[in-house]
Amino acid sequence: MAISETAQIGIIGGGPAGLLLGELLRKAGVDSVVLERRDRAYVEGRIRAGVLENGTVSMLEEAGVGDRLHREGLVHSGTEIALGTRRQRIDFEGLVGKTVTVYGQTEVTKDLIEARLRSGAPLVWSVEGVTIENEEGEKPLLHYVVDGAPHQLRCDFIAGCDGFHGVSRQSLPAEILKTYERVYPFGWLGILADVPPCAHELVYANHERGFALASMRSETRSRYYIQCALDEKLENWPDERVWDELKLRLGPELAASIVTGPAIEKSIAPLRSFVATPMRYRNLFLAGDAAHIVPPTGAKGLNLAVSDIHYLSRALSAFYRDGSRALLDSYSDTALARVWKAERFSWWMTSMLHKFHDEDSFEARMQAAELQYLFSSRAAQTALAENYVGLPY
Ligand code: RFL
Ligand code: PHB
Repeated sequence: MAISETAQIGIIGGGPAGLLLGELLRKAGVDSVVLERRDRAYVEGRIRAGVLENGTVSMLEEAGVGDRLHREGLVHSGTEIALGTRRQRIDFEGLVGKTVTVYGQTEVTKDLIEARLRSGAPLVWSVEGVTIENEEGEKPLLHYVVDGAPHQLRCDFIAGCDGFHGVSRQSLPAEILKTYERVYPFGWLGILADVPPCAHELVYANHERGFALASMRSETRSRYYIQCALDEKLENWPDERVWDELKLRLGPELAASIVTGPAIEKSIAPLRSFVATPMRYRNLFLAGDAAHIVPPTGAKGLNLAVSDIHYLSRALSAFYRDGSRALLDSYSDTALARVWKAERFSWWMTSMLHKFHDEDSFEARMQAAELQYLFSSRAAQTALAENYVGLPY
């Protein structure tokens, strides 16, 4: 016999989307159970995003996890785009009056987990075999296994926050689900090291050897990426080779300020654009990477997960406050309108900054013209800044 439980909301996935939704609902007096496939150490150890939009910071404040973020996060009022030896600063504050905050997704996740555990609200680790029953006109039912024991959770709504490889999106009938995808012909090799960053702000570099990004997590921890072949093997990239390549691609001036050190993490990630529609089916709502993926060049993945949760948390709170279904009914369209704009920006940044083509092709000339235009036009820089700091909700 399965152990039976109930909750207003069943949340599949304890990444930033699921955990943030849980906190916002708790503050609105709505109860939820979060089911996470991995254990706590694994979830807290994942190295991922680093840049938070203004709106993301506000949402984390609203969830009650803004304190450490404000103490330790680095506020950046611009970024740099480099082409060979030329560097152009994009002045977010001057152009659009906004900033971004550099604070790792790893830290956001730790803060959200701590808040949830402190509140005593249920967060179940190492959950296996989640399946979804989502019949028309019935309350959905989640089946899952913990420590070998079968469980059932009956809820009013399910939030599918289980990332790109989760079960939620796959539970939509094939005739309902429509997906759009672009897979890029390269990946990013990332390195994390306890060395001071080479610049005060992030530097995105287009170089003839391929894209490079100088990022950071703090004044003493750096995060760098280089474009690499999709079939590249990590064992072919000892730390020294990564540092040498970064110095070449970031140019002599930055190379002189790069402090090298042993990698504390090194990984290769493929680049993909992906959107699944609709983001709602009956009583199941998709949010975050479960519904869409962006290539990391625009720093939008985590921020999009948070904007979905902005819409979904308000829709669910309104339903429990006054019985209104209007925001639930418009959730998919509202969320997707913002998703597509972030997809466009991430695709554009990726197209402008990576090496795709033969130097002498039409496409390479278009890319060079795009960069020249960006460097010479305040309007073009404003468009980049407006998107990078985050479009309004
Ligand atoms: P997550 O973080 O993948 O969390 C989903 C959670 O669901 C769990 N899960 C399941 N749980 C129960 N049952 C199942 N069947 C389950 N299947 C999966 C998983 O274990 C996991 O805990 O998705 P979420 O919450 O939507 O958050 C999305 C973000 O994680 C993602 O968009 C960003 O990390 C993307 N991203 C970046 N985003 C930014 O905004 N700025 C950046 O600078 C940035 N850089 C990056 C990135 C992602 C990267 N990688 C490796 C994917 C850099 C990298 C390298
Ligand atoms: C990161 O620091 O991990 C990072 C920053 C900016 C990006 C992507 C990743 O565009």
